[in-house]
Amino acid sequence: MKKITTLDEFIIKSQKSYNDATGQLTRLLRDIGIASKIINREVNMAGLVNILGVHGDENASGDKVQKLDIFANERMIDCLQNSGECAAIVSEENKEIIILDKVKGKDPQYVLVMDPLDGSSNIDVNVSVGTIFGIYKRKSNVSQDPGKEDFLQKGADLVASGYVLYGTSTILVYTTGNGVNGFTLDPSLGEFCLSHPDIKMPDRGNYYSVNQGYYLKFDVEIRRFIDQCNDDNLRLRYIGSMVSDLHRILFQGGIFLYPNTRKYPHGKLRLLYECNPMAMIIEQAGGIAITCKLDRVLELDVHDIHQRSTIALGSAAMVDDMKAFVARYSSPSTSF
Ligand code: AHM
Ligand code: MG
Repeated sequence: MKKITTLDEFIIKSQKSYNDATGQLTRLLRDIGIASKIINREVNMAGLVNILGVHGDENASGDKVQKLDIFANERMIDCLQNSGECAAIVSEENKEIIILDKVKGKDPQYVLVMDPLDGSSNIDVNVSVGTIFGIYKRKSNVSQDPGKEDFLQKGADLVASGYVLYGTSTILVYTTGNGVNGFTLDPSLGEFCLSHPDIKMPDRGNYYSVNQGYYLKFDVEIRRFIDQCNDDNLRLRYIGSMVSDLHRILFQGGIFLYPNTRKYPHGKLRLLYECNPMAMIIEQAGGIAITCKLDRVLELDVHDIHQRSTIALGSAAMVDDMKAFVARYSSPSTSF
């Protein structure tokens, strides 16, 4: 029988290659794995137990309905609060930084950014959603309260990042800056098992992923690039859940775009807990992640915890193609 490596075993083994590791990051990653299993259980049960729907609705028993993204947010916060390995959290669901209570005997050195359940438009219709997370070493002294400075760090400073895709199977993909590995949840064992070691994405692929319904709202250079994708007979796939769309691209190659539109002049996706963690994964797998103005996402300054950014990421050769289109068609000398 082939040996199974669980997520916990893998994380612990990886820690041993860092001589100065304290074990805190290991335990934090393990806690994220535990929270993901709880969220997975609820995502799977959502239709049965009637927790789909709008926060504040009443379910059949007259109980207040808790929307799934709120549930996911609370479970992740609870798990990290109980273990004491994380000092503070920035979540898409909370306007302000969540400072976790200190647990006796622990001096947490890390902070977490997360979108607890990304792809909210998919939640109520039983389509795949995901959790995105990123971990930073805090800047503030462990004896002080954590603050904004701990979060206003560039993506390049991320210590780890990852996502969980609640799809036909549930898979957790993460990196600590030394390659990307994927773990599929075996429901019979209740364990994430290493299923996709050392993921490297193809240099090109057959897919492009963008909300083409906004075509007329995109800048001309992006429209030209999309036209080229069409001319090249690339297949358009857009689930509307970034984790699902990028998961396909990670394995099969392609490019994902969320450019600026009139409604979202700076892009829709959030830099801190959507763009940066996914950009780190893609770069670690050999891809490229840039903005629609061609800046490397991981080098962007972060001045607001809920800041938005445009994004284009995926297979290196395809992002390079996009760069060439943007450089060519956004040139001031070109008239349309
Ligand atoms: P959310 O965090 O509110 O779910 O929004 C993020 C999601 C991404 O997963 C997805 O790529 C995008 O929003 C879809 O937006 P749109 O419906 O504008 O295409
Ligand atoms: Mg989101």
